[in-house]
Amino acid sequence: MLYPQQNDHRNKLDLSGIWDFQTDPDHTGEQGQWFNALPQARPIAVPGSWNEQYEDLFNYLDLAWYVRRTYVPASWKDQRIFLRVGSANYHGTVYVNGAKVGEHEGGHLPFAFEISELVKWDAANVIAISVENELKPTRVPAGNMTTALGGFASFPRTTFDFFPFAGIHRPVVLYSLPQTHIEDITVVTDINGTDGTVKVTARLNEPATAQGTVSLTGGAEPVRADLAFQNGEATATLTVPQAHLWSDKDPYLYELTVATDSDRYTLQVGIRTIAVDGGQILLNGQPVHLNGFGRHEDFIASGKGLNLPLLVKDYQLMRWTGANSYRTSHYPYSEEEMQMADRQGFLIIDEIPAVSLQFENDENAAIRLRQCLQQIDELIARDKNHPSVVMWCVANEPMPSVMNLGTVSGSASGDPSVQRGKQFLDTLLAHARELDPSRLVTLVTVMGGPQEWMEHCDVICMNRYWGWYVQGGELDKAMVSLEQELDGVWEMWHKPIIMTEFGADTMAGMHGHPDVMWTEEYQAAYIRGHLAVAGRKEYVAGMQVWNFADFAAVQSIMRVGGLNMKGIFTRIRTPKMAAYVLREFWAQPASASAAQQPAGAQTSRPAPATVPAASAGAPR
Ligand code: GCB
Repeated sequence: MLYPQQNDHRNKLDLSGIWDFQTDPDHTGEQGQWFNALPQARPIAVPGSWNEQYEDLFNYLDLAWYVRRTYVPASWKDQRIFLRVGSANYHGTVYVNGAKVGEHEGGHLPFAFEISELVKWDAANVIAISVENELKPTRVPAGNMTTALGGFASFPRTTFDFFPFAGIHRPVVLYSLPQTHIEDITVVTDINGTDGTVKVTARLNEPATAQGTVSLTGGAEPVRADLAFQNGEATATLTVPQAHLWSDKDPYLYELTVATDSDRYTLQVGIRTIAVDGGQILLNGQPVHLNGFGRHEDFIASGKGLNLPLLVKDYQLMRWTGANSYRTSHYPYSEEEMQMADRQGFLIIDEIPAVSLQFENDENAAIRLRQCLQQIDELIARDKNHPSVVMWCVANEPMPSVMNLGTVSGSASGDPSVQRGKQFLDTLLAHARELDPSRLVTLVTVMGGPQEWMEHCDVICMNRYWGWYVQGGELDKAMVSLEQELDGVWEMWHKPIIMTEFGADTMAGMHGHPDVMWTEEYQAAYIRGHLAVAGRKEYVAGMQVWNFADFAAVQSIMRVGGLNMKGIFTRIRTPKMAAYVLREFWAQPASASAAQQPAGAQTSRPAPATVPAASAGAPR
């Protein structure tokens, strides 16, 4: 699915701004024709979650309506008009001038409907979008059900550890396209000696026979090929001599334009390959480590709404730590995030919203499977051309009905959910691989979960909490357990391992000597210990700290003030002591990095972090 763009053939009108808003707890809005106007509207920002914009809406997850009016430019008259919603969590229904034009299930992914026939040219058009975010057991992700980890009460009752923010989270855009237009482009790059190859497949919206061109600029000479569309589809492979490759250290982007008589579309292209070899991940044939974070789209007031200044700041802070990667835990992030990753050289593990999948019975599993397959389709359609995306992740911490938390991974014998989960997850991995054989596929495993679920992953992604949920306060022992488990998993699979989560809740400003749990010193020692162990393991291809920043979670006895405080930065982005440990390992590798030291040089007891004076390069 192409991102809307403005050029000489295409138009777009961003409807971000203040919309009218009203909750509809009795579900009478449709009958009352609220799609024309809201009886008791109050203003709300789009994009943005509704939960933090008004105090009384904090825990409201039911149906609500958004309405706004807009003229459509007269110059669009001969074109086809579409309305696109970047993300509506969880279920969105779109109405234009009183007519229902379509609905979409699942947050975090865009959807668009053609509205050409409904547009009024001589009056304002009424756009209405109803959004509903109830927590239901058969949704992905699920809520209002018991899980094997459901031993403590939480409110709202999610199966996952982040606040279920609701609303229109990304821009609503009107756009127009020529009658015959380029509907899709797929770019796959390869390297052949010093040449780069760029294979381009373009598809029109109708099965036409047409002529077009594809050109690539940014190299010494532009490279160009003809596109002969048959049945609406054309393919060409461009060869780029002395290609300037895209990488995390040098994110070089070319500009690729597909043009026909009636249309044109331009996108940024990075020439790179991604593969695995034994315990290594290879970017352009060279070993690369994915150092960075699990993150969340989360901030005060905007909730999960696109927040562009925050986006820019977060990239700056990640770079400051020396990170070169992150995972879009636990759902696809905005398209603007992915564009920024291309530009700034971040290696992305791109994840669908399948967090805490359950396999309690065949019936519910089948409903969830349908949704997960749709999410994979939509995610790959959206993100397939980003050089930054190196891996598709089809699930975070799928769970059997019986967990072995506190032991190394394994499955409880006789639990039918293990086999059911295996089939389910194998299906997702195979589906992603089939849609995009040019990237790696993975899923992220939970501590104590079944080993066999990792079988078809290219990379083993492990979330582990030795020294926090297990052996908390006993870092010496925890580091031994971690090392033993890592070695065991390597022996079993002989595939690269990324620790996609490890972290310790830390109350910013709390200090202790000794370094007890929740202090900044404990988090710093915990992170140092993990990075030191990983530095001794050649098969560890990445370390992603949980979490980049403190984030809104559900209320429970586990989450102080409703926050998960495992952030390296606070929710307002001030660094905790552990941020300086990351810099020491990632941004200044010539210094005390354990990765530079011979095996065994680091004791298992991590040294306390030293915090440089605030003026010494602290982010502001
Ligand atoms: C996990 C989950 C993540 C949680 C984290 C925690 O394993 O994947 O969503 O936030 O643990 O902090 O408990």
